[in-house]
Amino acid sequence: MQNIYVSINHAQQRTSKSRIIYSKEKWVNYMKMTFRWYGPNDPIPLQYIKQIPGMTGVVSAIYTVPVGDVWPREDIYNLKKMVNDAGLELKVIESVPVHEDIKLGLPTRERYIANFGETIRRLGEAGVEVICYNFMPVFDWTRTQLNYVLEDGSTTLIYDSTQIKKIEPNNGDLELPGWDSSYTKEELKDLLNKYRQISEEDLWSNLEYFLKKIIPIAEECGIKMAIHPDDPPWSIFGLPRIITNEENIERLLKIVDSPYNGITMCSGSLGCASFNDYVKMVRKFGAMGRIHFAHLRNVKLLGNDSFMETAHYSACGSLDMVEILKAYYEVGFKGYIRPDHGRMIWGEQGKPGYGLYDRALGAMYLLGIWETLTKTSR
Ligand SMILES: [Mn+2]
Repeated sequence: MQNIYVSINHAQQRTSKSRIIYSKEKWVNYMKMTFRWYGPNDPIPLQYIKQIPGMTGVVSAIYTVPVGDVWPREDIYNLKKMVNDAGLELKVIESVPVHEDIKLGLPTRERYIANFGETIRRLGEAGVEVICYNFMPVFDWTRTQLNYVLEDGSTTLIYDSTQIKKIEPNNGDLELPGWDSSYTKEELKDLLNKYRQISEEDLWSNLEYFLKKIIPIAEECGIKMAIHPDDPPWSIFGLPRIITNEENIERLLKIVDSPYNGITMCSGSLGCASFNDYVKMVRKFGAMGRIHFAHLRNVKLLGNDSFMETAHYSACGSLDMVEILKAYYEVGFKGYIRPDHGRMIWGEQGKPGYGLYDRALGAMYLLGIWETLTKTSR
Protein backbone atom coordinates (compact mmCIF):
# COMPACT_ATOMS: atom_id res chain seq x y z
CA MET A 1 0.00 0.00 0.00
CA GLN A 2 2.77 2.32 1.04
CA ASN A 3 4.53 1.69 -2.23
CA ILE A 4 1.45 2.49 -4.20
CA TYR A 5 0.94 5.70 -2.31
CA VAL A 6 4.52 6.77 -2.80
CA SER A 7 4.35 5.99 -6.45
CA ILE A 8 1.13 7.98 -6.89
CA ASN A 9 2.63 10.85 -5.00
CA HIS A 10 5.64 10.75 -7.24
CA ALA A 11 3.47 10.69 -10.31
CA GLN A 12 1.50 13.67 -9.05
CA GLN A 13 4.65 15.65 -8.57
CA ARG A 14 5.72 14.81 -12.07
CA THR A 15 2.34 15.71 -13.47
CA SER A 16 2.30 19.11 -11.91
CA LYS A 17 5.80 19.74 -13.15
CA SER A 18 4.98 18.68 -16.69
CA ARG A 19 1.81 20.76 -16.60
CA ILE A 20 3.92 23.82 -16.07
CA ILE A 21 5.99 22.89 -19.07
CA TYR A 22 3.11 21.86 -21.30
CA SER A 23 1.04 24.92 -20.48
CA LYS A 24 3.73 27.11 -21.96
CA GLU A 25 2.68 28.49 -25.30
CA LYS A 26 5.68 26.77 -26.80
CA TRP A 27 4.10 23.35 -26.51
CA VAL A 28 0.36 23.92 -26.56
CA ASN A 29 0.15 26.43 -29.37
CA TYR A 30 2.28 24.50 -31.77
CA MET A 31 1.38 21.57 -33.99
CA LYS A 32 -1.45 19.22 -33.20
CA MET A 33 -1.03 15.49 -33.68
CA THR A 34 -3.79 13.69 -35.58
CA PHE A 35 -4.45 10.28 -37.08
CA ARG A 36 -6.16 9.30 -40.32
CA TRP A 37 -9.39 7.38 -39.79
CA TYR A 38 -11.52 5.91 -42.58
CA GLY A 39 -14.88 6.37 -40.89
CA PRO A 40 -17.20 3.77 -39.38
CA ASN A 41 -15.86 1.05 -41.71
CA ASP A 42 -12.30 1.53 -40.50
CA PRO A 43 -11.35 -1.56 -38.47
CA ILE A 44 -9.56 0.71 -35.97
CA PRO A 45 -11.94 1.96 -33.27
CA LEU A 46 -11.76 5.66 -32.43
CA GLN A 47 -11.18 4.70 -28.81
CA TYR A 48 -7.91 2.99 -29.76
CA ILE A 49 -6.79 6.15 -31.52
CA LYS A 50 -7.72 8.19 -28.46
CA GLN A 51 -5.48 5.91 -26.39
CA ILE A 52 -2.39 7.03 -28.32
CA PRO A 53 -0.82 9.71 -26.09
CA GLY A 54 -0.94 13.22 -27.50
CA MET A 55 -3.60 12.50 -30.12
CA THR A 56 -5.90 15.52 -30.54
CA GLY A 57 -8.09 14.42 -33.38
CA VAL A 58 -8.70 12.38 -36.49
CA VAL A 59 -8.48 13.27 -40.13
CA SER A 60 -11.33 11.76 -42.09
CA ALA A 61 -13.85 12.17 -44.92
CA ILE A 62 -17.29 11.11 -46.12
CA TYR A 63 -16.61 8.02 -48.22
CA THR A 64 -20.15 7.22 -49.34
CA VAL A 65 -20.79 10.22 -51.60
CA PRO A 66 -19.96 9.95 -55.32
CA VAL A 67 -17.05 12.17 -56.43
CA GLY A 68 -18.37 15.60 -57.42
CA ASP A 69 -21.56 15.52 -55.32
CA VAL A 70 -22.18 17.88 -52.41
CA TRP A 71 -21.56 16.22 -49.05
CA PRO A 72 -24.84 15.91 -47.11
CA ARG A 73 -24.94 17.95 -43.87
CA GLU A 74 -26.30 14.97 -42.00
CA ASP A 75 -23.30 12.81 -42.93
CA ILE A 76 -20.88 15.55 -41.92
CA TYR A 77 -22.56 16.02 -38.54
CA ASN A 78 -22.80 12.29 -37.88
CA LEU A 79 -19.08 11.93 -38.55
CA LYS A 80 -18.27 14.91 -36.35
CA LYS A 81 -20.44 13.56 -33.54
CA MET A 82 -18.84 10.12 -33.67
CA VAL A 83 -15.38 11.66 -33.50
CA ASN A 84 -16.26 14.15 -30.76
CA ASP A 85 -17.99 11.46 -28.69
CA ALA A 86 -14.69 9.60 -28.63
CA GLY A 87 -13.00 12.70 -27.20
CA LEU A 88 -11.31 13.64 -30.48
CA GLU A 89 -11.57 16.62 -32.82
CA LEU A 90 -12.51 16.72 -36.49
CA LYS A 91 -10.64 19.76 -37.78
CA VAL A 92 -9.05 18.34 -40.91
CA ILE A 93 -10.79 16.68 -43.84
CA GLU A 94 -8.75 14.40 -46.08
CA SER A 95 -9.79 14.54 -48.79
CA VAL A 96 -12.55 16.27 -50.66
CA PRO A 97 -11.92 14.70 -54.08
CA VAL A 98 -11.75 16.95 -57.13
CA HIS A 99 -13.87 15.68 -60.03
CA GLU A 100 -11.92 14.72 -63.17
CA ASP A 101 -13.96 17.19 -65.26
CA ILE A 102 -12.42 20.03 -63.20
CA LYS A 103 -8.90 18.71 -63.86
CA LEU A 104 -9.77 18.24 -67.54
CA GLY A 105 -11.30 21.72 -67.78
CA LEU A 106 -14.54 20.46 -69.33
CA PRO A 107 -17.63 22.73 -69.46
CA THR A 108 -19.29 20.43 -66.90
CA ARG A 109 -16.71 21.59 -64.36
CA GLU A 110 -18.95 24.55 -63.43
CA ARG A 111 -21.39 22.27 -61.66
CA TYR A 112 -18.64 20.32 -59.89
CA ILE A 113 -16.84 23.46 -58.77
CA ALA A 114 -20.12 24.84 -57.40
CA ASN A 115 -20.64 21.56 -55.53
CA PHE A 116 -17.10 21.66 -54.16
CA GLY A 117 -17.76 25.21 -52.92
CA GLU A 118 -20.95 24.13 -51.21
CA THR A 119 -19.11 21.24 -49.51
CA ILE A 120 -16.53 23.76 -48.24
CA ARG A 121 -19.34 25.88 -46.78
CA ARG A 122 -20.91 22.91 -45.02
CA LEU A 123 -17.59 21.74 -43.61
CA GLY A 124 -16.98 25.29 -42.38
CA GLU A 125 -20.32 25.21 -40.56
CA ALA A 126 -19.18 22.01 -38.86
CA GLY A 127 -16.03 23.67 -37.54
CA VAL A 128 -13.57 22.12 -39.98
CA GLU A 129 -10.40 24.22 -40.38
CA VAL A 130 -8.38 22.49 -43.10
CA ILE A 131 -9.32 20.65 -46.30
CA CYS A 132 -6.73 18.44 -47.96
CA TYR A 133 -7.21 17.72 -51.67
CA ASN A 134 -5.07 16.81 -54.62
CA PHE A 135 -4.97 17.57 -58.32
CA MET A 136 -3.54 14.30 -59.68
CA PRO A 137 -5.21 13.11 -62.90
CA VAL A 138 -6.98 9.71 -62.60
CA PHE A 139 -4.65 8.02 -60.12
CA ASP A 140 -4.01 8.88 -56.52
CA TRP A 141 -0.86 7.57 -54.83
CA THR A 142 0.66 4.73 -56.79
CA ARG A 143 2.66 1.71 -55.64
CA THR A 144 3.59 -1.60 -57.22
CA GLN A 145 3.29 -3.79 -54.14
CA LEU A 146 1.45 -3.28 -50.86
CA ASN A 147 2.84 -6.16 -48.84
CA TYR A 148 6.56 -6.26 -49.54
CA VAL A 149 8.13 -8.31 -46.75
CA LEU A 150 10.99 -6.65 -44.91
CA GLU A 151 13.78 -8.53 -43.15
CA ASP A 152 12.00 -8.31 -39.80
CA GLY A 153 8.82 -9.87 -41.21
CA SER A 154 6.83 -6.65 -41.30
CA THR A 155 5.30 -5.62 -44.62
CA THR A 156 5.40 -2.32 -46.44
CA LEU A 157 4.43 -0.50 -49.64
CA ILE A 158 6.95 -0.22 -52.42
CA TYR A 159 7.25 1.50 -55.79
CA ASP A 160 9.34 -0.27 -58.39
CA SER A 161 9.73 2.03 -61.38
CA THR A 162 10.71 -0.79 -63.75
CA GLN A 163 7.33 -2.41 -63.16
CA ILE A 164 5.46 0.87 -63.64
CA LYS A 165 7.24 1.50 -66.93
CA LYS A 166 6.07 -1.87 -68.25
CA ILE A 167 2.39 -1.00 -67.76
CA GLU A 168 0.48 0.20 -70.82
CA PRO A 169 -2.56 1.83 -69.27
CA ASN A 170 -4.25 2.99 -72.43
CA ASN A 171 -5.92 -0.34 -73.12
CA GLY A 172 -7.96 0.18 -69.94
CA ASP A 173 -6.76 -3.11 -68.47
CA LEU A 174 -4.88 -1.41 -65.74
CA GLU A 175 -4.60 -3.13 -62.42
CA LEU A 176 -2.72 -1.38 -59.69
CA PRO A 177 -2.45 -2.57 -56.14
CA GLY A 178 -4.45 -0.38 -53.80
CA TRP A 179 -6.06 1.52 -56.63
CA ASP A 180 -9.74 1.02 -56.08
CA SER A 181 -11.03 1.79 -59.53
CA SER A 182 -14.66 2.75 -59.73
CA TYR A 183 -14.33 2.91 -63.52
CA THR A 184 -15.28 0.24 -66.00
CA LYS A 185 -12.66 -0.71 -68.56
CA GLU A 186 -14.33 1.48 -71.18
CA GLU A 187 -14.66 4.45 -68.85
CA LEU A 188 -11.00 4.26 -67.87
CA LYS A 189 -9.95 4.06 -71.54
CA ASP A 190 -12.15 7.04 -72.33
CA LEU A 191 -10.77 9.05 -69.40
CA LEU A 192 -7.16 8.32 -70.30
CA ASN A 193 -7.91 9.35 -73.89
CA LYS A 194 -9.29 12.68 -72.72
CA TYR A 195 -6.06 13.33 -70.83
CA ARG A 196 -4.01 12.79 -73.99
CA GLN A 197 -5.04 16.30 -75.01
CA ILE A 198 -4.03 17.78 -71.64
CA SER A 199 -0.51 19.14 -71.29
CA GLU A 200 1.10 20.20 -68.02
CA GLU A 201 0.29 23.82 -68.85
CA ASP A 202 -3.35 22.88 -69.48
CA LEU A 203 -3.47 21.22 -66.07
CA TRP A 204 -1.99 24.37 -64.53
CA SER A 205 -4.63 26.55 -66.12
CA ASN A 206 -7.39 24.20 -64.97
CA LEU A 207 -6.00 24.32 -61.44
CA GLU A 208 -5.87 28.11 -61.66
CA TYR A 209 -9.49 28.25 -62.77
CA PHE A 210 -10.49 26.02 -59.84
CA LEU A 211 -8.48 27.93 -57.23
CA LYS A 212 -9.75 31.34 -58.31
CA LYS A 213 -13.31 30.14 -57.70
CA ILE A 214 -12.68 28.06 -54.59
CA ILE A 215 -10.21 30.07 -52.49
CA PRO A 216 -12.55 33.07 -52.01
CA ILE A 217 -15.18 30.66 -50.62
CA ALA A 218 -12.61 29.05 -48.34
CA GLU A 219 -11.59 32.51 -47.10
CA GLU A 220 -15.19 33.36 -46.36
CA CYS A 221 -15.62 30.14 -44.39
CA GLY A 222 -12.30 30.31 -42.58
CA ILE A 223 -11.15 27.05 -44.15
CA LYS A 224 -7.57 26.60 -45.21
CA MET A 225 -7.16 24.65 -48.43
CA ALA A 226 -4.10 22.39 -48.38
CA ILE A 227 -3.16 20.70 -51.65
CA HIS A 228 -1.38 17.36 -51.32
CA PRO A 229 1.68 16.87 -53.51
CA ASP A 230 1.58 14.26 -56.25
CA ASP A 231 2.75 10.84 -55.14
CA PRO A 232 5.20 10.01 -56.61
CA PRO A 233 6.05 13.56 -57.72
CA TRP A 234 6.62 12.81 -61.38
CA SER A 235 4.51 11.91 -64.39
CA ILE A 236 3.25 8.33 -64.55
CA PHE A 237 1.56 6.59 -67.50
CA GLY A 238 2.07 9.75 -69.58
CA LEU A 239 -0.34 11.71 -67.38
CA PRO A 240 0.68 15.22 -66.36
CA ARG A 241 1.62 15.84 -62.71
CA ILE A 242 2.40 19.34 -61.47
CA ILE A 243 2.53 19.50 -57.65
CA THR A 244 5.92 17.90 -57.61
CA ASN A 245 8.73 20.21 -56.50
CA GLU A 246 9.68 23.48 -54.82
CA GLU A 247 9.38 25.62 -57.93
CA ASN A 248 5.93 24.29 -58.78
CA ILE A 249 4.62 24.65 -55.22
CA GLU A 250 5.80 28.25 -55.30
CA ARG A 251 3.92 28.72 -58.56
CA LEU A 252 0.80 27.22 -57.02
CA LEU A 253 0.97 29.54 -54.00
CA LYS A 254 1.25 32.57 -56.28
CA ILE A 255 -1.85 31.69 -58.30
CA VAL A 256 -3.95 32.96 -55.41
CA ASP A 257 -1.66 34.69 -52.95
CA SER A 258 -3.75 34.01 -49.86
CA PRO A 259 -3.01 32.09 -46.66
CA TYR A 260 -6.11 30.05 -47.49
CA ASN A 261 -4.33 28.68 -50.56
CA GLY A 262 -1.85 26.40 -48.83
CA ILE A 263 -0.28 22.97 -48.84
CA THR A 264 -0.20 19.59 -47.17
CA MET A 265 3.52 18.97 -46.84
CA CYS A 266 3.82 15.22 -47.32
CA SER A 267 7.36 14.05 -46.55
CA GLY A 268 6.79 10.66 -48.18
CA SER A 269 5.46 12.09 -51.44
CA LEU A 270 7.96 14.90 -51.92
CA GLY A 271 10.77 12.99 -50.24
CA CYS A 272 10.74 10.01 -52.58
CA ALA A 273 12.27 12.21 -55.28
CA SER A 274 15.98 12.88 -54.81
CA PHE A 275 15.55 16.29 -56.47
CA ASN A 276 13.41 17.49 -53.55
CA ASP A 277 14.92 18.94 -50.39
CA TYR A 278 11.98 18.49 -48.01
CA VAL A 279 13.60 20.29 -45.05
CA LYS A 280 14.38 23.32 -47.21
CA MET A 281 10.79 23.41 -48.45
CA VAL A 282 9.38 23.22 -44.90
CA ARG A 283 11.53 26.17 -43.89
CA LYS A 284 10.54 28.18 -46.93
CA PHE A 285 6.81 27.51 -47.14
CA GLY A 286 6.46 27.27 -43.36
CA ALA A 287 7.95 30.73 -42.91
CA MET A 288 5.38 31.97 -45.44
CA GLY A 289 2.61 30.50 -43.26
CA ARG A 290 1.36 28.34 -46.11
CA ILE A 291 1.74 24.85 -44.59
CA HIS A 292 -1.54 23.89 -42.93
CA PHE A 293 -1.15 20.16 -42.65
CA ALA A 294 1.87 17.89 -42.49
CA HIS A 295 2.13 14.21 -43.39
CA LEU A 296 5.22 12.69 -41.89
CA ARG A 297 6.55 9.35 -42.98
CA ASN A 298 9.92 7.99 -43.92
CA VAL A 299 10.87 6.48 -47.27
CA LYS A 300 13.96 4.70 -48.43
CA LEU A 301 15.18 5.69 -51.86
CA LEU A 302 16.28 2.63 -53.82
CA GLY A 303 17.70 4.39 -56.88
CA ASN A 304 16.26 4.66 -60.40
CA ASP A 305 13.05 6.31 -59.15
CA SER A 306 12.18 3.35 -56.95
CA PHE A 307 11.50 3.57 -53.24
CA MET A 308 9.94 1.80 -50.28
CA GLU A 309 8.08 3.11 -47.28
CA THR A 310 9.72 2.45 -43.92
CA ALA A 311 9.15 2.97 -40.21
CA HIS A 312 9.28 6.64 -39.18
CA TYR A 313 12.59 6.26 -37.32
CA SER A 314 15.29 8.16 -39.22
CA ALA A 315 17.68 5.19 -39.26
CA CYS A 316 15.13 3.15 -41.23
CA GLY A 317 14.84 5.45 -44.24
CA SER A 318 16.37 8.24 -46.28
CA LEU A 319 14.74 11.14 -44.42
CA ASP A 320 16.07 12.68 -41.22
CA MET A 321 13.02 13.12 -39.00
CA VAL A 322 14.85 15.25 -36.43
CA GLU A 323 15.92 17.74 -39.10
CA ILE A 324 12.37 17.76 -40.47
CA LEU A 325 10.71 18.42 -37.11
CA LYS A 326 13.35 21.00 -36.26
CA ALA A 327 12.37 22.86 -39.41
CA TYR A 328 8.68 22.77 -38.42
CA TYR A 329 9.53 23.82 -34.90
CA GLU A 330 11.72 26.70 -35.97
CA VAL A 331 9.16 28.16 -38.37
CA GLY A 332 6.63 28.06 -35.52
CA PHE A 333 4.36 25.55 -37.22
CA LYS A 334 0.91 25.60 -35.61
CA GLY A 335 -0.97 23.37 -38.00
CA TYR A 336 -2.05 19.75 -37.96
CA ILE A 337 0.31 16.87 -38.39
CA ARG A 338 -0.15 13.14 -38.76
CA PRO A 339 1.97 10.06 -39.05
CA ASP A 340 1.52 8.96 -42.62
CA HIS A 341 1.60 5.41 -43.90
CA GLY A 342 2.99 2.77 -41.59
CA ARG A 343 4.13 -0.80 -42.09
CA MET A 344 2.00 -3.75 -41.03
CA ILE A 345 3.54 -5.12 -37.85
CA TRP A 346 2.68 -7.51 -35.01
CA GLY A 347 0.43 -9.56 -37.27
CA GLU A 348 -2.05 -6.77 -37.83
CA GLN A 349 -4.39 -7.22 -40.77
CA GLY A 350 -6.04 -4.26 -42.40
CA LYS A 351 -5.77 -1.49 -44.92
CA PRO A 352 -2.17 -1.45 -46.23
CA GLY A 353 -0.37 1.63 -44.94
CA TYR A 354 -3.11 2.39 -42.44
CA GLY A 355 -2.69 -0.07 -39.61
CA LEU A 356 -2.85 1.07 -36.00
CA TYR A 357 0.44 -0.13 -34.55
CA ASP A 358 3.15 1.28 -36.75
CA ARG A 359 1.39 4.60 -37.14
CA ALA A 360 0.96 4.82 -33.37
CA LEU A 361 4.69 4.16 -32.96
CA GLY A 362 5.32 6.84 -35.56
CA ALA A 363 3.14 9.36 -33.73
CA MET A 364 4.94 8.73 -30.44
CA TYR A 365 8.35 8.99 -32.07
CA LEU A 366 7.40 12.31 -33.71
CA LEU A 367 5.97 13.64 -30.43
CA GLY A 368 9.14 12.57 -28.63
CA ILE A 369 11.28 14.56 -31.01
CA TRP A 370 8.89 17.50 -30.73
CA GLU A 371 8.91 17.46 -26.94
CA THR A 372 12.70 17.40 -26.95
CA LEU A 373 12.74 20.40 -29.28
CA THR A 374 10.37 22.36 -27.07
CA LYS A 375 12.53 21.76 -24.03
CA THR A 376 15.98 22.22 -25.50
CA SER A 377 15.49 25.01 -28.04
CA ARG A 378 15.37 28.65 -27.20
MN1 LIG B 1 0.65 12.05 -47.77
